[in-house]
Amino acid sequence: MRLLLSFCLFCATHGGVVKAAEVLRPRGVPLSKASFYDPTRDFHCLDGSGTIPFAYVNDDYCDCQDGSDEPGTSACPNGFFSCPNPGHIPLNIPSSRVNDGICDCCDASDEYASAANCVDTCRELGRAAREEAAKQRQEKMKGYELRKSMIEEGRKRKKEAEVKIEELKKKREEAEKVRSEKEEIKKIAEEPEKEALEHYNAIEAERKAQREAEQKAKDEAEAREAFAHLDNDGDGVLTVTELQSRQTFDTNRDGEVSEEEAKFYLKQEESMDLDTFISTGWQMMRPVYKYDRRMFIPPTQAIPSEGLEPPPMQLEEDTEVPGDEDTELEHLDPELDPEDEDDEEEEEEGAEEDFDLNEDAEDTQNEEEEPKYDEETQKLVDVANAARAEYDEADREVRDLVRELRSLEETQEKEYGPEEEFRVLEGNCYEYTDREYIYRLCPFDKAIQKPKAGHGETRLGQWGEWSGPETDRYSRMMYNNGQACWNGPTRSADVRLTCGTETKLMSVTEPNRCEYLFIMTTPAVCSKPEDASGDEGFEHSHIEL
Ligand code: MAN
Repeated sequence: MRLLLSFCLFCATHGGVVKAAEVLRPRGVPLSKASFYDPTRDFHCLDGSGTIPFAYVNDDYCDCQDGSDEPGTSACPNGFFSCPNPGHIPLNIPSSRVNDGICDCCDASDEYASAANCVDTCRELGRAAREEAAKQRQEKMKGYELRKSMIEEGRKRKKEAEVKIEELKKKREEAEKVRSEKEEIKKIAEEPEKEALEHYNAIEAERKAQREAEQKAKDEAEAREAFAHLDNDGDGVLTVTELQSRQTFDTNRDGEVSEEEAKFYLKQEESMDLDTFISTGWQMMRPVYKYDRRMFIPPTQAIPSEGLEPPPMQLEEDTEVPGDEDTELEHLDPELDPEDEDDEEEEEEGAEEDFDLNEDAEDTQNEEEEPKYDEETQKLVDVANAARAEYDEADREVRDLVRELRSLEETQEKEYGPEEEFRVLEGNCYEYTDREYIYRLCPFDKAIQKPKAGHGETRLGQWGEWSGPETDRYSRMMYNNGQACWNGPTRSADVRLTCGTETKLMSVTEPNRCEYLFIMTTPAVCSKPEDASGDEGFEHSHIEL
């Protein structure tokens, strides 16, 4: 049943004075809806759910489904009460809070019929809020001014880069010209060099063939001489018995040359003729034969055996000797190898003459010391080398310029914001440290994570693109394709930009595994602050009668 209460519809709860600009309206109605509450007409529920006599507004009985007939009482569960809050900002609260004993409005208007004893604090709160708003506005203004200088600097750098690109292109052209010239000079120098080298190589090949032939002849003569020496009976064939007569072939050093030992050198045959000896046999016998010959010391010059160690002996590759491996070389000790007295004279000569195990090594050394080319050829090679060096230098110059140009052009292709305001951030890096990691963001380059303790860093992403919503594209940057997450996707970093007087990382979190969220302030996104009204609270004040 409707209770016709003596609530005044328009109550002057604050004792204000009616002014022309102030609008009379029922309690709890916001200024914006004042026109719907005309005391001279029936009230239409704002949701169209019904029409009631105006006297039913704020009669503490809920008539409209949206609660719009009871803005000043708690009768409707879904209504709203608007605190006028003169001196501060009006506030809408659920109408259920009206007269509930708790002060919600700073002007105490929600507790007009309760024992809460609320005090109007709107003026102080309003002042503090306005001061805070003014401070923020100032910060924003400062950010906006900084943004302007970032724009200016960004544009300047863009221009400079354009100029530099043009310069580099010119330099590259010149360097390419120089390189072509150097290439031509190189070709000209290489022509006679090539001819000379071909000539030189042909002569050298001839010389080599000659040297080889001489060496072969020398080897053969050596073989013949050894053969004659070993062929005791001079019948032109080496036999087992003949080899057995030479301690040289006593491989296991048991004091005699066994048949097996002798046959080893005869390639398991009974005998060996001169031709076979020259082609293969000598090769096998040569190391032991030469070693023994070299170490032979005529009895007159013999020195005490102590301290006379056999020199290290090199067996030619693939030369195997029969018998116990461990004693293989022991027989080479000259003391244990008494020679035939008959042979002594010959061997003495041999020792003095040409049996030098190091002769091959010395030959090679001599060869290396010889000037490589004849003077004429060397001159041509030197000229060509100098031309090649100059060409290489010119080529390096071109490649360096190309590289520099490419990197500058890549930079120019990046999007640094609608007014180049973000360009100045390129080349800088910003860090944020949490409990575990140091995060580093290098705008337009990469995002990185480093453990505070320990080494190594994890790439969270490479510069990708601007990813803000269509209306605010430059409020968000994406860095993609970071290091793969274990059992997951590649890492990525989402950088949200908000206005601040400093470019600074404010926080980094990992809301999903391997997806990082960076919050960064920068003046680059500070827009011009709106004109301050300063006294919104007063503007919207109203007087309730
Ligand atoms: C590292 C860090 C973490 C990440 C895990 C995923 O520990 O990069 O941020 O969550 O790897 O395995």
